[in-house]
Amino acid sequence: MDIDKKILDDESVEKLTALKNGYVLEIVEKYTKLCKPSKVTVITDSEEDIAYVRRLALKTKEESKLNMKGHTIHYDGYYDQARDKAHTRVLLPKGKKLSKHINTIDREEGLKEIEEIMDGMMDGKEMLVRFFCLSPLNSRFSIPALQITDSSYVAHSEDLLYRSGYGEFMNLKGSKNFFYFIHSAGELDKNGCTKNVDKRRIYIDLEENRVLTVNNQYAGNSLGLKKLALRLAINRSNNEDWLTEHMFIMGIKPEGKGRTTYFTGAFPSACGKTSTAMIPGQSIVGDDIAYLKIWDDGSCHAVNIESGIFGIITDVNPVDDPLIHKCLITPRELIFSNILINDGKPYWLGMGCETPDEGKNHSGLWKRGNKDAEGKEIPIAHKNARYTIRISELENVDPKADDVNGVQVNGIIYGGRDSDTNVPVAQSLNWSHGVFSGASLESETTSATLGKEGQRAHSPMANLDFIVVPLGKYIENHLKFGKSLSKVPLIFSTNYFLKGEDGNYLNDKIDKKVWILWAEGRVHNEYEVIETPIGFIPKYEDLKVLFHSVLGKKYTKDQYERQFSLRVEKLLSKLDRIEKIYSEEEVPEEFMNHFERQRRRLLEAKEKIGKEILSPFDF
Ligand code: OXD
Ligand code: MN
Repeated sequence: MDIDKKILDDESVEKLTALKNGYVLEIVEKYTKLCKPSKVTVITDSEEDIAYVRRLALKTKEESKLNMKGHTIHYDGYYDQARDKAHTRVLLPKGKKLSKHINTIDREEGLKEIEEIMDGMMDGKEMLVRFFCLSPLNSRFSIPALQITDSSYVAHSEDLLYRSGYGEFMNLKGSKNFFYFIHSAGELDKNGCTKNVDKRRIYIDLEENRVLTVNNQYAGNSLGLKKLALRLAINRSNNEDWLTEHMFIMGIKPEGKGRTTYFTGAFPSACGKTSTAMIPGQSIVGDDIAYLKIWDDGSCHAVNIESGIFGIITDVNPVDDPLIHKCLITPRELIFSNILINDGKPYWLGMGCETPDEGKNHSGLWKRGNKDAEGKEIPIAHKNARYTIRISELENVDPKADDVNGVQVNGIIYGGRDSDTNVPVAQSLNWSHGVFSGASLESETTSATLGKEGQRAHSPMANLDFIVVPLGKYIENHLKFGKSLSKVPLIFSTNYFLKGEDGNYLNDKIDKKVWILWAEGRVHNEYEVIETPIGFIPKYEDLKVLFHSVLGKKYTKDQYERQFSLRVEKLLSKLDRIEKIYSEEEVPEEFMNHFERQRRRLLEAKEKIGKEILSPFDF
């Protein structure tokens, strides 16, 4: 390789050449020349190499040790606390069209812009070259992924969140069939945070299966294997016959029945995805990203492509999230980000105890009452602050979490943050209707993305931020997927955030346990249902028994009626909003027909029953 030995030493060259993959060499050489780091270090799967990354994160001060053994804290800059949708763009070759809901930039123009920013960007820094595998190793799902970064925090986080894949690159035998990611945090300020966030760019190049991302550290922007690989995999799966989804995978285990039924669930960020996968008494396979494939026996199998959790820490407390909370207060390898540290101890929002009045947080040295440049009071920690742990650290990890065959999925849930329209749980009429309900998902925006919170936004399958193919193609792929299955999972929708007229939530957080156990029972034909215009809803008697046996709670007819009434006007307005979006896209007719059918069913029921709000007892 044409790189000075002072930059890339013999040991690193040996590790690279051992892969016998000219394409890997080409990539390392190209970005070394462009970014001009002072040193390039190649990391294999060995304990020694991985320990080097861990130490480097402390040496570069991207992480600092806390009192508890294995715990560290990392800060992203004050304006780099969430995913930056505005500067995340798909590079679009001339003549190609995606959707007006997908942010794009002309490929040549985008490459020119970002390569100019990248020129000399790693000056004085160490560039790390790491190899990972999305999915369990050596599986039908595996996609090798090469990460090049100047951030030891990024490289360390990925070690907790993904499976090491140097061996997987060996198995490639020279093939170019991998994803690659080039990241630079850019110039850092005195706190070790990215300085030039105005030049933050995240450019997705589908032609080359690569993503270039610069001037950021927040993991949703910086870590190649997380939301960047999600986009590349959506492109790949949509050109093949499988699905890449923003989904948890969990095992649901009804008490006394001796069975585990696997479900996947798509929820927009910060809308209860991790907490559903962590419901007490169940098991977790993954909490964020799943690949779904058609198995030889006609069933649907899914894997967690990750091996860790980059979870929101706000409201993690001993009552609401006992298992995660326990992990956060005991020794293990763990990275906190963007929370308050006082005297070597971590504090965050909603942790369920008193918090100190000063310390260090995402704003630097902090005192209660401090205001930011916009005059807004700075809370003790950012609402989107996070923890990063290995999933194997959790007591409820499912025994099949690393299974090369994944798990067989029998139920799929789509959930949004919707205060005024959808009922808490409903089963779709069939696969096609389920695709329709998933594709109609709306949710209020949260702190996981930059910008205003609480705005109602449409997000098909909770995936809109990551879809890089025409929306119609994405929908069509889902419809086709279901048709190719002989054991078709049931599809459910949930809404944990429904409010009553007084503006209060109609359910407690823990009620979601009843909804998922009811859905699991439906897979086994255990409950009868009420057919309504929007799908099948539970019967009061079944929920009453479940609330009592699962939560020890009394569930009244009045509660049921308020939660499961169909708010016809709201449902019709939602249909209009979503239909408008899809009428501007090229979407299969089968899908578009659902709008008219659902509208007709609602109007007929309204006419027949003679009310605006239809009680479940009316059906
Ligand atoms: C996440 C997200 O961090 O979706 O998982 O933003
Ligand atoms: Mn996510």
